[in-house]
Amino acid sequence: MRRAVCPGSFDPIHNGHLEVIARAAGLFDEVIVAVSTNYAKKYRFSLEERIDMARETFASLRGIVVEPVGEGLLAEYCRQRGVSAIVKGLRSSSDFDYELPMATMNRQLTGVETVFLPAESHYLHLSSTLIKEVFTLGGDVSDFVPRSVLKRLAPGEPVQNR
Ligand code: COD
Repeated sequence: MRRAVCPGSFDPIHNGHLEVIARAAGLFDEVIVAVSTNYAKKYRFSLEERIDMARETFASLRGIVVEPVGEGLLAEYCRQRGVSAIVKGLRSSSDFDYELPMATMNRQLTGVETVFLPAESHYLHLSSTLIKEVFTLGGDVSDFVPRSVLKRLAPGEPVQNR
């Protein structure tokens, strides 16, 4: 079985993430959406909430599982799970500059490869940080996040998108 991992903070998961993960699912038998915890980072959503939002989002899709990943090395997590590739979406050359050394290091550590997928043009501008800022300042983010996220960002308000 060809297994890949799509790692991220997913604070929260958004449509740019979804699109890359769905494409990864078309390339591999199983994709693990690995929700990371970096204790130095301040998250808007707890680990449990970030996992729940991702699980709800992918509930109807076969071959995609959502799991927490601890603070240790991602390459080691991949080795233990029999993961052959890490899949990352690239939005820009700065994403590439940031990701390339990690990809090389991960391959040298445990042999795990990294596959880069170019971000879909509609979603090039999306990041969890920007979505949280737009929402906090009163903007409409319903085109950018799945329903599972929208209902947690704005509890009590009717949710009409997908
Ligand atoms: N379109 C497409 N893809 C996107 C978009 C978008 N609009 N936005 C984000 N992405 C992709 C990127 O590939 C990104 O890597 C991934 O989604 C996750 O994004 P975030 O913002 O949720 O996650 P980050 O940036 O906080 O990254 C967390 C990781 C866990 C991926 C990162 O910290 C990591 O790789 N850690 C490993 C720890 C480790 O082993 N360190 C040693 C390295 S050698």
